[in-house]
This record gives sequence, C-alpha cells and structure tokens, in this order.
Amino acid sequence: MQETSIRTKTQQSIELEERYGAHNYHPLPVVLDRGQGVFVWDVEGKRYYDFLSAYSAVNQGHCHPRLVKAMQEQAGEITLTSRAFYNSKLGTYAEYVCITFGYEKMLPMNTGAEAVETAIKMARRWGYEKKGIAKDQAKIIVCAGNFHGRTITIISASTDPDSNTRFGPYTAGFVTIPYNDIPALEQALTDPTVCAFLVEPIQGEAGVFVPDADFIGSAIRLCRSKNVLFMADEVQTGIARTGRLLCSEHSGERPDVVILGKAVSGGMYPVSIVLADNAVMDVFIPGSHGSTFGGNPMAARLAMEALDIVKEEKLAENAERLGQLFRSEMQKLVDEFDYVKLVRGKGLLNAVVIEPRKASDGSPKTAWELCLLLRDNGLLAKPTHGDIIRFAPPLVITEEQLLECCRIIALSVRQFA
Ligand code: IF1
Repeated sequence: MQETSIRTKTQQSIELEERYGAHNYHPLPVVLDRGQGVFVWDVEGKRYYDFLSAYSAVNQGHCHPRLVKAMQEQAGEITLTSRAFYNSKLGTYAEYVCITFGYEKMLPMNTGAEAVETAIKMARRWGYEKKGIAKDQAKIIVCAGNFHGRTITIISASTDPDSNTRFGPYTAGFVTIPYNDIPALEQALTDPTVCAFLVEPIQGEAGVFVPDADFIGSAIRLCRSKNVLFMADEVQTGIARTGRLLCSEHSGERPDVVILGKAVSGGMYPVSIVLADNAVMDVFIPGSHGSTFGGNPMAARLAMEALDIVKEEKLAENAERLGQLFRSEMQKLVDEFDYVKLVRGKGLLNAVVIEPRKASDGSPKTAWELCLLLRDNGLLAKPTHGDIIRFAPPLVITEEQLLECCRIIALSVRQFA
C-alpha cells in the first residue's frame, strides 16, 4: 500500500490553495482558521497576534461581537435590494456617515478600488461640467509610489511594475509627481486641464511613507487656489488607523473628496464610501453610476455599527497613544541592531526597515525570514517591497498586549542576528 505521508492541516490547505487557486499572492506559510480581537488562530490551533489587520480592514478587531450580532440580525431581515428600490437602512446610513465625516453627500460602493474609480469618474465629470475642461482632456495628478487599487484605470496611474506591467493599453489622463513634493505639485497645477489631485495621506503599500507635516495641508491649499479637487485616498489610513478618524485631520485642512474602505465595516464585508459636498457629488445623475451591492442594507447596518465602535471604544485615541509607545520601543531595536534601519509611522500604522543580509551559509536574511521568525514566535506581519515590515495591529489592542508584542519583535530580531 502506498505510504501516504502524514500531512498537517496546514500542508493540506496550502497544497489545495496552490493547486486550485490563482497564484496572485505569495502568502506567509500560515493557514488562519479563526479570529477574535487582536488574535488569530491557525488550523493547528496555534494563536498569533495579528499585526497586519487584513491591511487595516479589521481596525475594530476580528469578529467584534457587536458586528457579528449586527450581521446575524440583518442576515435574517434583508441583505440586498439593489438601488432599483429604496431600502430602510441606506438613508439613515448616508445621514450617519455625512454627519460623522462632515460632508454633504456620500456615494456607497463596495471595494476600495470601486470607490477610487468612482472618485476618478466624479472628478473628471466635475472638470468638464464645473471647471470647463475640454471634452476628454481632464487630467488627474497622482504620486509616484501610490497604491489605489488594481483596476486597469487605477494601475494606469501606478509606478509599481509589479502592479502594472503587461496589462496595457492603459487609461490616459494621469500626471505623476514625486510624493511629498510641493514644488512638483505647484508645477503640475499650472496645467489648466487638471481636475484633481489623488493622494494617500500616508503611502501604505509603498512602505508607510509619512510625508512632511505640512505636505497634505499645503497641497490642499494649493489645489483650492487652482480650482482642483483634492481627493484623499483614506482606504488604508482612515477609520482611526493613524490616530485620528481621518488621517487628513492631522493636516488641519479638509479634502474636497474622501475615499474610504476596509475598516468602514470592521472587516466583516466589503464596504466603501466616497464623500464630497453637493457641488461635486451632484455630477452624478440617475443612470450615471452604480453597482449591484452598493448601499445594500447589510453594508449599511455593519458600517454604522463599525463606526460606532470606533467612536465608543475611542480607537483613534488608542491608536495615537499606543502608536507612540510602539515607535519608541522599536527605536530601541534600531539603536541596538545595525540591520534594523529605522521605524516610521503614525498612530498604529507603522513600518520597520530591515537591512537585507546573507547568513554565513549564504542563505538570505531579509524581512521575509524575519517575518517567518515572528510567525514562529506568535506574531503575524508581512513585508512590503522586500525590506519593509508593516506593523498594523487592530486598534483595540491594549497597552499590555502591545508591550508583549514588542517583546516578541525584540526576541525575533535577536534570533535574526
Ligand atoms: C492587494 C496593498 C495595502 C489601498 C488604498 C485603495 C485600495 C487599497 C490606499 C483598494 C487596498 C490592499 C489591497 C491588497 C493589499 C492591500 C494593500 F498592499 F495592495 F497596497 F493595504 F497596502 N487605496 N489595499 O491600500 O482597496 O479594492 O483592495 O478594497 O490588492 O494586494 P480594495
């Protein structure tokens, strides 16, 4: 009889995913099965601190009991009506969101990319109808190193070859400037066909690049002076992640358009939102835009509950306070280990840069190997762009848990020596 190798559940799950799933990701070898708060458990029953938070989608913690309850209740009432009809949750949701974020209108979508696409369409139509830009000539300024999603139009604005090569032909109308570069923005704004500037207040995927303190504020004022829409992509930086409800708040200025996603629903369901005032949002008339699931009652119910949790559990304040503690603890590792180059971030969106090295046997010692050590020590994080490890736990983490995680990171960095 053929000896069947005893394969662990982990190996079985990975083999199935490898065999039948597209290889559009290179996941860390761990198979998650359950989540609660800051913790996740793999199929072998091992517990980990989640320091990625599904790329800042579970700011409220995994399976928050209030969100589970809301989802269970709504699932038994009505989940989807389409926008062919009104539903009993959308008006309340729209009012709640507009009051919470201080905008006159919201347009509900599902994924972050759909919200970014919505903002691009809105800005272009605003450019033609309100700014008088010639037909099909509207341009949108973006920054090098951006990540706004993965549709053809959005990757047409990307400077990351992994995201955009061999997907052409590309959408026209994007002008790229360096991130955090006000003179370059000033120059780009001299073009009268520019309708908008689309930018992340902190570049997440690029490696948690925090711009100069006055970059966003100066950019908003510059755009205002040139009748150009400032559009903040807060899909990753929003919902209290950086120590304020919106990262743009740190600038003291108000974007014309805000794009939200991910933690709007606490990671329970794809929910995204575009916020703007009437003068911009009213370019959308019946039949001009939409989506099957956009604004559905389940999304509305979850988003209101998820945003209530952010406020009632003071998650922004927690992110601000514990983010400072985390960076000061990581700075100790930067001071002690030459291969821990720097720590940067805001609130609980942080990253540590690791100097790639080779072990004595010539094997690689990069951020990836350090993340494998972190996994073995009970903490999950993932590198971005090779040498940068993003650390972004759920915002419900306590000081005691955060300090335990700092000890796990320090232990792993020592083992990595
Ligand atoms: C992947 C990155 C993070 C985003 C910002 C829009 C979107 C995202 C600022 C689109 C999505 C996700 C997508 C996911 C991994 C993750 C990611 F590494 F890709 F860049 F978070 F940094 N704006 N980011 O961060 O939202 O359509 O995904 O809902 O595609 O690998 P989405």
